[in-house]
Amino acid sequence: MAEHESLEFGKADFVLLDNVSLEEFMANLKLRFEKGRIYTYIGEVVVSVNPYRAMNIYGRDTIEQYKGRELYERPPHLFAIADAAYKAMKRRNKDTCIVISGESGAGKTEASKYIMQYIAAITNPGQRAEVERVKNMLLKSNCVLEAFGNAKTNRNDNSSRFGKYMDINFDFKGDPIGGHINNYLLEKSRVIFQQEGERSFHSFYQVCVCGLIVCSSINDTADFKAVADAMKVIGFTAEEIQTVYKILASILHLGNLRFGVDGDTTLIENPKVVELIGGLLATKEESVEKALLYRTVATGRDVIDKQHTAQEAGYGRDALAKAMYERMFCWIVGRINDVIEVKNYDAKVHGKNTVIGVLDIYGFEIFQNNSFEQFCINYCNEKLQQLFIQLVLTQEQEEYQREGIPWKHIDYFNNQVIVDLVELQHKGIFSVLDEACMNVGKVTDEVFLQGLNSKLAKHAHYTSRKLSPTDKSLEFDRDFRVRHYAGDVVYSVVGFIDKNKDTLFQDFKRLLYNSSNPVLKVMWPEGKLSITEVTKRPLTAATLFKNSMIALVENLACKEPYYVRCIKPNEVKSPLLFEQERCRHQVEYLGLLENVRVRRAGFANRQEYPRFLQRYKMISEFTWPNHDLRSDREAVKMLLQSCGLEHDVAYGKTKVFIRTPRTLFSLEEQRAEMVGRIVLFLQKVWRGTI
Ligand code: AOV
Ligand code: MG
Repeated sequence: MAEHESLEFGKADFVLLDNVSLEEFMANLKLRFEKGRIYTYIGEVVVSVNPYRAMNIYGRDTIEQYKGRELYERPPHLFAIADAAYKAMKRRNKDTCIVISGESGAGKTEASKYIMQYIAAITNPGQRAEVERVKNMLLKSNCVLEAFGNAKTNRNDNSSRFGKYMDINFDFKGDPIGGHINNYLLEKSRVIFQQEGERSFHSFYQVCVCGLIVCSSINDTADFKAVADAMKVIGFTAEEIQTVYKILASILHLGNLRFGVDGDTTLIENPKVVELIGGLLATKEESVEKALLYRTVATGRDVIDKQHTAQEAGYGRDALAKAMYERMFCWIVGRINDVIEVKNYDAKVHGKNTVIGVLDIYGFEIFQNNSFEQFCINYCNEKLQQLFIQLVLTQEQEEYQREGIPWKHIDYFNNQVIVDLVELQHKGIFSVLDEACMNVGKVTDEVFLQGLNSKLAKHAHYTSRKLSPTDKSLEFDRDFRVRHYAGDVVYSVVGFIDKNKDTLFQDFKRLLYNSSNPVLKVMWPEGKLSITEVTKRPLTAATLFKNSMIALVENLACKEPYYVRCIKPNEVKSPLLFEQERCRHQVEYLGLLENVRVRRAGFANRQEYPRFLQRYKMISEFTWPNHDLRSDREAVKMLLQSCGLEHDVAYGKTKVFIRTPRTLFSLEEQRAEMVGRIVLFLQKVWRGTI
């Protein structure tokens, strides 16, 4: 018996459970985790439990075992899903995507890296130099992006603080010829503030390897070298790499700046720091000082320099530090994209190039203090859950109904109501926030909270201290709570307005644009605008994020999706502990049981009758070379009866539904055999031996 069929390790596919109940689901998940079997299927969905230890299942030999195999031929693995997505793309010319979801620390980023390694390993058998180059770039880019976009949080020592969607483009042979990375909202506030026990982005500790804030699981010195090497390989010039270090250093120095007052004058208490920053940014010390202490304002026709208060100056300094980091990050992504973009590919000559997209975002998270960033991150997770519901639970059931297949509806919690709560025009939280930001009078976080309370008082998924004064989880007046699909999160409104407006004084943009360092200068093109040319109302952070999420979901929805659902077994990063309650909670909110139910009652494959016949008509005398039955539907029935497969199918109005992949496999085998025979026959005819 193949290992994956042995009961000692539990059921390799939850669809095979004797009873689909939460108890049995959990017992199987736990048994498999304890036996070191971290992957289990629900049909074509992989459920993964973070092992929190090095597993010997990602090597070359394992890759070989999965290459070109069908899903059910081998034990469940990420490689099998990657292979399925790859095969679908290659055989059917389909764009596919692999969506990896799960809460913070569940193993998404690790999974995305293994998937990319697998795809790199199985492609380019011809060892073409250009393809090897592209593969190398795609793999190396991970290391760089993690250094600048990941950080230690209280949930995960290597937590992604940005969302990442990577397209890999393939030529007609199925070899990678390029790619493109989309990055989503970096949590830049981390540059100036971290909760207790957390760190800023890895890159800062890598440049000051003195290692003041060491983390036992992170080796900053070794990582520094790896990142520098990766940047070189990708093609960053020495000047570019130097500039990156200079920006990091100047951000660190900015953090040391102190402002004071002397009478009416705001001043910098430690001007030596300004000198250092000026040197690093290749700008005049006086210009740095001026940009920190004054802002240019246009009043009617006049343009004047207005002095900041010490508080405003502090705000400006922080905004500058955050913006410099974010710009640099986006610039790095852009440089990587320049290098990996598809070049010299003519679709007219080579055929359409197809895509596999890999999505690895920041997972759902709840911290001690949750702010605007957590709100955006958790909204992003709601959107992805909604996509999963749409594609896996809703559309599937709707199709059965449409096709007239007998079907008992399976109920599930639809989180659309929470997505609406956040993003609906005029009524959603983002709209209320944007409105509060546009107030001409007082623009404060409290005004925003009042807006929420008056618009959303009756919403089942929203409450606040004002609306539920006796609720103990709402400790402060500034708190509001959202009942997310994955749990309740209390957010503090403090900082929402500022973070949403995301103002950076034009003076800073001009300062950086005027730098004599050309690498820094290109990061700040809008610095060339004078104060009178600047658009007054740029889109807010919330609106930009919402638009990018809607575009992301649209992009994913037009591809054939493959899912990896990651589960975090415990809060203490232990390889041994399977915390029953935590896991049960995740299984529930991920909708995994409903997924099993739909899948079990459902069908693995469906094809329209004419298409089905076109592919398999040679395996039955009733349909080869053509049938004379009343309809294609009748013909498909005869075909399936004649090869004894009718017990595993259902006939819809326009499509035939095949329950298990084995049946499809059997059809494919019979087809291959018949095609072989036909070819042989034709060869004989050709040679005149018949
Ligand atoms: P995440 O991406 O889902 O969280 P990661 O992929 O960073 O989580 O995983 C967290 C940690 O768990 C890793 O640093 C590893 O130590 C361990 N881990 C995860 N998967 C594996 C595996 N397959 N084998 C061994 N160890 C693993 V976040 O980015 O915070 O949402 O935002
Ligand atoms: Mg991650």
